[in-house]
Amino acid sequence: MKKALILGINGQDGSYLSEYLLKLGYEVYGSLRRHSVAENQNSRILDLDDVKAYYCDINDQISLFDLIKNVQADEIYNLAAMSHVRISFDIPDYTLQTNGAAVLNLLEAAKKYSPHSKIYQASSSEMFGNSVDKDGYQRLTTPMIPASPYGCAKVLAYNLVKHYRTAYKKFYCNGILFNHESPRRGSNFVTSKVVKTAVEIKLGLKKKLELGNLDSSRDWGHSKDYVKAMHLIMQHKEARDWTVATGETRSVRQLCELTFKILGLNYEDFVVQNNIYLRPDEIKYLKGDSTEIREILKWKPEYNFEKLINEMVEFWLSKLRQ
Ligand code: G4F
Repeated sequence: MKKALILGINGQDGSYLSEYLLKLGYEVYGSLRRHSVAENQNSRILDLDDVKAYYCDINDQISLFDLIKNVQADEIYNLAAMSHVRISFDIPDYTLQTNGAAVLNLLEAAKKYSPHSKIYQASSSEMFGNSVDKDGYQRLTTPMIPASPYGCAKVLAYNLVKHYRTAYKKFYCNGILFNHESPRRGSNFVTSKVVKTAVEIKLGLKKKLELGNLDSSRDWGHSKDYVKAMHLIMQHKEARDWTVATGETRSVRQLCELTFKILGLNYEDFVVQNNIYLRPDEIKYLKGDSTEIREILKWKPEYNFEKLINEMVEFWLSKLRQ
């Protein structure tokens, strides 16, 4: 039985990845960060009795080194991060530490105490900033010019992983994932915020939806598809980096249009801009080229944008109707 260790197991991706690996017959271990609301600590993995979860913070060398040493995982997935880009402008130091420097702790811990472990690092399309290739896509060779503390930290971690792979001949990989969403997405990310609030408006619980930039565009996929890509990346014969994306892009405005339309409403009647949601710097456009992972690893997403948003609308309707 293969052992997987998922750092950040209670996140959206950590929970879907746990389910997927358990189904494949893995023994799944995970790290949980202490949360002041005890119920929120493991809320996304409550149904997964077989997961072995331990308190550990990637910033805390003692707990991290112990966990790496004790589990002796075949595959380590580092999904632990401060994942909100706008909030990274408010807490840049913490973000740099958690999303960047702490990855060094992980690489050192694995090198010293679990040398056979493969490592997957959750890298992000946020690392590209506003770089776009001439054909309108971002890919591995696109220059990384991050536009947020979050993006800067992820570039540091990305380079550390590459460096350890080369210097110490390790199976350490980066998956550069474009935005990926689901009903489990935190409600302060734009897809969840739009869908949840539109449903609240439909049910008469709210009157308007306040957003920041409506004109930025993102390449939005489904988390369930993206965790399968993470696993495939770890099974390939050689360690390398990959981009994972749908290859389609839509603006926040188009997201609003579709969501309200599904609910029989016109977004223009309810959406207003509030400058507090604008960012000091902003990525205008993301569209990923995932040709390599599709052709070499045969990865194929099951969800398109419409199916994703419909699933999220169904989820919030059934949750808020109760
Ligand atoms: O949903 P978002 O907050 O996601 P963002 O910033 O693109 O980051 C996500 O994707 C990254 C991959 O590229 C991940 F690395 C990261 O961890 C995270 O998962 O915002 C999407 C867009 C932005 O352009 C933002 O300015 O929506 C715009 N937006 C407009 N109004 C808003 C809002 N975003 C949020 N969160 N809240 C708003 O009210």
